[in-house]
Amino acid sequence: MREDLHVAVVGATGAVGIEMLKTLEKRNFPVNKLSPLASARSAGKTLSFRGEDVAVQELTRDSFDGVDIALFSAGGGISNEFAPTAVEAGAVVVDNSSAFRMDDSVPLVVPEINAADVAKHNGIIANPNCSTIVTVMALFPLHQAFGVKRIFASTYQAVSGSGAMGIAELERQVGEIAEGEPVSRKVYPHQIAFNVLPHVDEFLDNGYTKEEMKMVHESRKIMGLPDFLASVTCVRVPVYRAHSIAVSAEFEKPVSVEHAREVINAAPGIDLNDNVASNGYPLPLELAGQDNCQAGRIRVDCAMENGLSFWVAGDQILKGAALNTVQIAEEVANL
Ligand code: 25A
Ligand code: L14
Repeated sequence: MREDLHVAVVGATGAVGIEMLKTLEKRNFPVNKLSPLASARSAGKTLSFRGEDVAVQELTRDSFDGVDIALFSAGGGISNEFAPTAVEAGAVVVDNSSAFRMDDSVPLVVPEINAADVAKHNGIIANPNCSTIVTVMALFPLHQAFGVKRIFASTYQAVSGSGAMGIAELERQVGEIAEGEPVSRKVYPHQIAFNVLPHVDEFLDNGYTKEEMKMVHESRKIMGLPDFLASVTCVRVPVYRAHSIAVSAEFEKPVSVEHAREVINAAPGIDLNDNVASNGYPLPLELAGQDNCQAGRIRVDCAMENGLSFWVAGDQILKGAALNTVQIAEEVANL
């Protein structure tokens, strides 16, 4: 691995950015110099890295001089505006926004699945959508065993998927309700506390949301399966952290629960938690803060041929964003 890298984190003060710093530290990424970047709002704040205070700087066109690797998580608008500047300055960008994911010249990578695609980059590598990452962590090993054709799925997405502002919204509404005050809304179109919203990201002309269609297009690209089909309903739930997905998948080959469990057990980055006799199944509350995803409730689907239904969950800020991004950066450092 290359040593002594100058790493910039764009959106360092956000829900994902803060975990990027922690993950770089925890995995001993060879950071020689760290530049945490955010909006003018946060310039001058300090963040802790390896026990030292590092000052947040305002993101500008000149932020990338001498930067080797730039991790972006400040939204698609910022990525569109600044990722090309970072590449021109000589940095390799690993981008957590949706800005470049479906660009043919940009690899879209989950290292456990398609790490080799990193080598094809032209300056930018995209980190997939978080619900998609958690889903394919279970689906890809099952695909290798049985050959996936299509899935029907519903997501249960935590408020931290909307960043720090989403966490604040749930916290504030719970407080308002406890105090008997009127409920205020800033992030979501309806109250999220004690509710579920069948609405994540914008609606499209086909009636699905952008988030739902990311699962189709991004899964195809990551798994290298252009004919893969997915009909997904994305739902926001009043959970702080970790996304869960209920998946029914149809395969080419005959399936068995025993074989599916063996496959999940052997797959990297995902653990089997499937013991219904003792109420054992993946829970977002237990997965918050964990690197690995979990799959459980594996059963032969009773409504289709060669079908498996299962439940998969994972911390969408870690495996869905910060951890996966740092894993991609590790692949870049090893090129
Ligand atoms: O467009 P996308 O790809 O869909 O992504 C949108 C957002 O979703 C989050 C992340 O928000 C992202 O920006 N996100 C994406 N993937 C995620 C995942 N898998 C995910 N969240 C969870 N799981 P975030 O809040 O985590 O981080 C935002 C970061 O971007 C910085 N930023 C914003 N505008 C910027 C900018 N940096 C540079 N230039 C700009 N113009 C932002 O820094 C943060 O680091 P900041 O300094 O602006 O924000 C610090 C704090 O301020 C609060 N805040 C944010 N927006 C506002 C605000 N306060 C008041 N008004 C606002 N408009 C936040 O609470 C933040 O903590
Ligand atoms: O596409 O709101 O990376 O749970 C990640 C968080 C989309 C929305 C992305 C959420 C975003 C998602």
